[in-house]
Amino acid sequence: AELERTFIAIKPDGVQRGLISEIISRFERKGYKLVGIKVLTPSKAFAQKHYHDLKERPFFGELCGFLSSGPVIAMVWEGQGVIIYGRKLIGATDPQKSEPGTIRGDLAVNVGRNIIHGSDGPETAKDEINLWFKPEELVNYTSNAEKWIYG
Ligand code: YYY
Ligand code: MG
Repeated sequence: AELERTFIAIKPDGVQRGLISEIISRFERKGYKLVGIKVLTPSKAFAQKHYHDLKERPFFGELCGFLSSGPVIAMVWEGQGVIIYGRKLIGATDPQKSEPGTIRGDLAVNVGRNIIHGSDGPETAKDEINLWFKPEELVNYTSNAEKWIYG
């Protein structure tokens, strides 16, 4: 139904800790639809592009070094309200402040190792999807569950 899409990435800490299926299942069980996924280790330059908005922040170097330190699961999820609600599923940036029940609240403790990235708005979602995926790497399909999810 709804074509809204967001970019979600499981960072190297989430991959190394064996949390891939746990994180994917939270988006999947909610009713969102996976339309693109790949595993890759981004270069430092690519990480700097992804986080370009934060280049003046003191943690920028460490953040980009960390994102490029190992395999990342890059995904595009689709569904009604998925950009904002995806951020709710993820929880606050600092896991010390994330509510229990959120991905970071349940599964992380430190802001520099908060296991997942999600786009923070429609513009960044579009930019990040375009940065990480070619159009032909994304699928369009109707899930049989959609009529039960959307009515
Ligand atoms: O979108 P989100 O990941 O929740 O937070 P951002 O403010 O965009 O920061 C990106 C990334 O930077 C965050 O997930 C962890 C890291 N970071 C940090 O290491 N220390 C901070 N004080 C703030 C952010
Ligand atoms: Mg952000």
